[in-house]
Amino acid sequence: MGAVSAELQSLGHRPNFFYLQHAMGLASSLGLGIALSRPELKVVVLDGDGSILMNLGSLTTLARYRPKNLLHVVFDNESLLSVGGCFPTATATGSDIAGMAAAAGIPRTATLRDLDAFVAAFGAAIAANELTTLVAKFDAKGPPVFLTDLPMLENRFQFARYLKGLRVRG
Ligand SMILES: Cc1ncc(C[n+]2csc(CCOP(=O)(O)OP(=O)(O)O)c2C)c(N)n1
Ligand SMILES: [Mg+2]
Repeated sequence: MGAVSAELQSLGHRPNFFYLQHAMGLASSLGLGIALSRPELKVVVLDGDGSILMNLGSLTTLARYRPKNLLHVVFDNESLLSVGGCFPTATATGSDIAGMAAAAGIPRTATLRDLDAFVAAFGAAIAANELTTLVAKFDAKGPPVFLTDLPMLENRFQFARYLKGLRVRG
């Protein structure tokens, strides 16, 4: 959602991208539902620190159902960047999302502090085929505004059609 969604879309939209606008905190819950209902697919959730901090119980639910096909990435800039200005989150004062994910029972967790480490950990998580939460620490910097040109309903129908299409072909 927010900055993460806009930055992903700016790299080039694909029909298998769903941008969770407005429903802050629920990306991991949505990803869990897709991962459980479509075990043949690899589901990658791109989350934010402020977002997962609003829905920490989701970590325990992920751990309970433990889908092997779910990779949960938290971009932790220690702030609510999307709403502008500097709004530090609890990770700015020491809360450890990877630690909480591990304590919840998620089998693979890590905090990555540079790009090379993140790229390596991401590749390893995809290959591992095990529920993973990766926390990527990065600076709270972004463009002055976060705009997308894909209406939410269009994205919602396109994404659903894409998933159904995969089922028909698969
Ligand atoms: C339930 C809810 N509360 C508040 C908002 C407003 N809001 C949109 S993005 C955002 C900050 C998200 O923070 P984070 O997940 O850390 O992502 P970042 O912007 O730092 O990339 C907020 C508060 C929202 N969309 N939904
Ligand atoms: Mg943030």
